[in-house]
Amino acid sequence: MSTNRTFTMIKPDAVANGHIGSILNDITNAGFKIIALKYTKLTDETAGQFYAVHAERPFYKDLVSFMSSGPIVAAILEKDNAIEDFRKLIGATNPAEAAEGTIRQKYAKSIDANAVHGSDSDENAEIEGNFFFKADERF
Ligand code: RTP
Ligand code: MG
Repeated sequence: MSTNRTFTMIKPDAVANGHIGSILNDITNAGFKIIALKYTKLTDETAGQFYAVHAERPFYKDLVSFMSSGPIVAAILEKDNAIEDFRKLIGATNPAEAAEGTIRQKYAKSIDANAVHGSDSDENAEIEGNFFFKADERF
């Protein structure tokens, strides 16, 4: 399994607030190569499937309804040490705790509407990328 890829979504809040371009710019400036890219919208059902790992958590229902509330941008990204470096680039889950200069510190307003998703492991990056992209959609 590759260790140099991660999966991201620009979440509905960041899309609605006009940050798609700025966030993709930050991502490419940080050295990530875009392997796949899609502007789409999750339904309640597909958001529920994507976040099934959190099904038992208290915030699951709100998370699913937020993630299906508007369009998102999904992408597979490539870079050495992608998982760890990308999570460093986006900052802490709660933007109030995110380090200066991170994507969540710059563009997110709350722990629920926190601008971006980043995979937490190689295994999940593979699963999440496969959720959105077929082989012929990767370059
Ligand atoms: P993500 O998966 O979206 O990249 O975020 P993450 O790894 O930093 O956080 P995770 O624990 O995977 O949680 C997924 C999303 O659920 C919301 N959340 N709310 N109210 C809460 O305590 C809480 N904890 C998590 C966040 O929007 C988080 O991004
Ligand atoms: Mg997570």
